[in-house]
Amino acid sequence: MSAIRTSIDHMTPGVRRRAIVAALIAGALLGLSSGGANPAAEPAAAPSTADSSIAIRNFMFEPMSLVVAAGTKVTWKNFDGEPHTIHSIDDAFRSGALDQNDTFSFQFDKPGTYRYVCSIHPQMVATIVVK
Ligand SMILES: [Cu+2]
Repeated sequence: MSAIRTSIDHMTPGVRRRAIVAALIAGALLGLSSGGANPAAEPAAAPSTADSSIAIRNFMFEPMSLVVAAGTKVTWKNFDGEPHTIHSIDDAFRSGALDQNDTFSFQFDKPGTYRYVCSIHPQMVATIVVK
């Protein structure tokens, strides 16, 4: 993004506006093709007390948005041939690199909203809400 911004700064105003619009459209398309980077678009399920699992498949967390009760253990499993990590943005939890079929578990004892990414592919964004 910083490279785009730098090149925009050197453009004339008309070209610059078109470049900004193009960048916005590209960003919107990117969001769509990654399965929608908007967790609010997914219906929130009722909190579950059973242990939950999240699949990592095709460079996405499935589901991208999960609601669980406090005390729930969540297990991620990587089905991709590429390594992925689970890295909470506030550092509440952090896995090492998971190879294919590797798993990582974390027990969510504290209510809150936990956003996390794959640190290798930061476009892989997901959220767990603990009630
Ligand atoms: Cu990844």
